[in-house]
Order: sequence, then C-alpha cells, then structure tokens
Amino acid sequence: MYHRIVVLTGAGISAESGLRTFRDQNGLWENHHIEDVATPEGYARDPELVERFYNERWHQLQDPSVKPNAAHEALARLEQEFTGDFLLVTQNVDDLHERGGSRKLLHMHGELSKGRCPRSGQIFRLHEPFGNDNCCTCCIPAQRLRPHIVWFGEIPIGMDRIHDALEECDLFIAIGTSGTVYPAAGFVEIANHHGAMSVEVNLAAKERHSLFHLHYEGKASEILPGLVD
Ligand code: BV8
Repeated sequence: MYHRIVVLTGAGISAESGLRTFRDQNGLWENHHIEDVATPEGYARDPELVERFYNERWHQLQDPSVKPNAAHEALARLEQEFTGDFLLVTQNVDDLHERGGSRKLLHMHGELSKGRCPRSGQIFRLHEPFGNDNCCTCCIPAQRLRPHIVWFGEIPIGMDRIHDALEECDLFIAIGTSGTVYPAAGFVEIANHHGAMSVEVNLAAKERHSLFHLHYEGKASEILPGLVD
C-alpha cells in the first residue's frame, strides 16, 4: 500500500514517559520563556542558567522511571516490519526512541545526551552534567562543551535528508507535536504537496490539524499500537 513513510514526533510522544512538553506549562521554565533559554543569545548572556536548564533535563533522563512507552515501541515495530523506506524524524532531544528500538532515526533538534565543542563542532557523549570541567578533548586549551542542541535561530540537523524523504514519501505521520516550531511545522505541507497521505496523532485537535488528511485524537501510547498493527 505505502512504499515510503516519514514520521515526525514532538514532545507529546514522550509526555507519557514523564518528560515535560514545551507548551503545556505555557512554555515556561523557572519563569523563563523557553525561547529565551534555548537560544545562542541566552547561552551567551547566562551560560550557567542554560546549563542548568539542560542539566535538569539530562538528570531526568537518568531516572529509571523515565523509559520508552508503547508509542515509542510501536514506531520501532513499524520500522522493523515495514519493507519500504522509513525515516523517523524527531524534534525531541531525549533518547527514548533509541531505547524503544528505533534505528532509522534523525534528531533534527539535537540530543540531550551529547555535548559539542564550540570551536571544532566535534560532538561528545556526556558522562556528566554541563559545567566547568566538562570540556572537549579536541582543542588546546580545552573548550567548555555546549549542549548539542539546535536552539532557536540555529539551523536544524539533517534538513537536506529530511526534505528528500518528505518529497519522496507517500505517507507522513506527525505524532505529539503542536506544529508551533518551524521548519518542522511546515513538513506536512511539503508531504501533501508531493502527494503523500498525511496523518496526525495528537491529544487535541490543533488549529493546524486541517492540514492533515486524517486525524487521530487521543494519547499516542493508546493510538499508535493499533495504528501500527
Ligand atoms: C530555524 C531544542 C532557520 C531546544 C527546539 C516566525 C514564524 C515562523 C518561524 C519563526 C518565526 N520566528 C522565528 C522562527 C523560527 C523558529 C521558530 O519556529 N520559532 C517559533 C517559536 C515560532 N525556528 C527556529 O529558529 C529553527 N531554526 O528556523 O533556522 C533555517 C531553517 C531551515 C533551514 C535553514 C535555516 C530552530 C527551531 C529549533 C528550536 N529548538 N528544541 C530544547 O529542546 O531545549 S524546539 C522545541 O519545540 C523542542 O524541540 C520541541 O520538540 C519543539 C516543538 O514543540 P513540540 O515538540 O511540538 O512540543 P509542544 O509542547 O509544543 O507540543 C506538544 C504536543 O503534544 C501538543 O500538541 C500536545 O497536544 C501533544 N500531546 C501531549 N501529550 C500527548 C500529546 N499527543 C499525543 N499523545 C500524548 N500523550
């Protein structure tokens, strides 16, 4: 029936694993607008504040109660059982898709479990929170690692690969995303323009859901297993 599937996920797919979404607390963290904290300017202005923001979320990921839910596992099953081309693009920076078994995965907004050398761009797996002694090993003198996160105003990762996949796909599924942040919010229009069937899975009907051919309303962990089977 379908030959090429692209899936886009957002914070909603990790909500049932206990990770906060961005806009359920009207986008606030410690009374800061996330758009102020997750920016290069915010980091330049107050690196310790931004490091605290990411360290808090990095520690959350170490919590044994935070684990993949049935939605993550259903997507991994779809990837394994589907014989055509498959790409899972996530806006999420957590590692729940990997831990749920996904492999054909692209983190377009970066990864919480990694740091990046501000000078060379080299990426390092984090074994401790961000701070003074968490430095690169590629430069002399060693540089303080920054979060390997795509901030507002920075170019998302893998855009060429994502565009190619969207232009070729015949099924596009968006799960647990508010469609607030670009360029991810525009992916459905690219897929529709190239003739794909577009499907949205979300808790509530979003103002943009009219862009999708099909809309499933409810929790991703309850809808996806049935959808995949
Ligand atoms: C770029 C890392 C240029 C940080 C993130 C004006 C108009 C249009 C665009 C712009 C504009 N002004 C500025 C821009 C550009 C800007 C942007 O879009 N701003 C927004 C605020 C308007 N975008 C950028 O700057 C991007 N870069 O444009 O560069 C460029 C682009 C391409 C090519 C060349 C140049 C960079 C954006 C990346 C920012 N970084 N993340 C971090 O994580 O700390 S974005 C951040 O928001 C997260 O990644 C998050 O995933 C993402 C989107 O949010 P959602 O995932 O959708 O989460 P949200 O809470 O909003 O919604 C959750 C949804 O789940 C809800 O709908 C809810 O109903 C649903 N849900 C909840 N529970 C469940 C559920 N659904 C199902 N089941 C459940 N159980």
